[in-house]
Amino acid sequence: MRDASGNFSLLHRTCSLVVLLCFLHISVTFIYYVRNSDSRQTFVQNQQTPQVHRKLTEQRVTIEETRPPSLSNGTETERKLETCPDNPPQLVGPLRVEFSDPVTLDLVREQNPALQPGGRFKPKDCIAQQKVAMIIPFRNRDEHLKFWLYYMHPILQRQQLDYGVYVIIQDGDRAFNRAKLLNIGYAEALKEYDYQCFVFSDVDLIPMDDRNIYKCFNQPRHLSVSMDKFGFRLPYTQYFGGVSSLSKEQYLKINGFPNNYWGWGGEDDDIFNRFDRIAHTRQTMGRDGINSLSYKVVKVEKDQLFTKITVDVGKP
Ligand code: BGN
Repeated sequence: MRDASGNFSLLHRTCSLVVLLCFLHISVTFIYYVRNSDSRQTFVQNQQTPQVHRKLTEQRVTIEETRPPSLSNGTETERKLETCPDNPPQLVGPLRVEFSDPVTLDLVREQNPALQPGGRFKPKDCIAQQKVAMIIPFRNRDEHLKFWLYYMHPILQRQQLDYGVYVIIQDGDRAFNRAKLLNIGYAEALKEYDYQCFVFSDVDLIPMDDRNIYKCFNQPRHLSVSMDKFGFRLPYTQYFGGVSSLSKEQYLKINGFPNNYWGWGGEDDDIFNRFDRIAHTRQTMGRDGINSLSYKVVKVEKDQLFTKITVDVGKP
């Protein structure tokens, strides 16, 4: 009898322990599920249309830690408004960025009624902290451009920037000259408006988080430090390609960008080295840059979504 009751109490304790463990397991799973479903909701909420998009071609994305701004501006008529806050209230954080379903320019136009011709925008409830020109070097990448406009316009508006989008198209089929197109974008944008800040962006890069604000800081900033194509890390420490922002002063201080990198690669490394005292570029940057820029404007076209400037950059 004693053995039987001893066995029973052991069984009882074992069962209680199993029940307790099950309960613990269910609780942990439940808490984990609730947390996860919260973050899923954030993504859904950030989708810009009900359409589901998935990756089709190469997907390059950017993320960056953010930092409060400091530049300010304003005209007489704007004076009654307050300067926009450091942390724009409409930012939503992580974004779902996908490229599978095609996007049309008409759809993007429809979704961005507040844009002025040339892809220009100013927040209406506050004075933007900075006037920013978005410069995109371009040739034959219409699909990428549609996605860029589709994702970037809503983001830039939520970031409360006073901005314009400049797509600088290299005419002809000679070797592409990315850095020269960036210089041209700088020069052409300034002919239109008193921009204080320049964001130089490849057409195929979209930030995955709108807290990565496309504006200028007290140092030149590399905005695409974490791309999916590079496994969300820098391919090398000095990497400065993709998307970067420079204030007008910073840009002039380094004499803009080199004009003589034809074809793929190297120009971004040259730009990086302009910040570096021991760099080889220091020997050439004084005579090769915005001060030696020469080109011909072939055509300027204004779309609601962007200013398209076709240029003859010459030959290698
Ligand atoms: C580097 C390129 C960069 C490019 C990165 C990432 C050169 C210079 C060689 C002397 N640099 O190799 O321009 O952004 O790869 O793809 O080609």
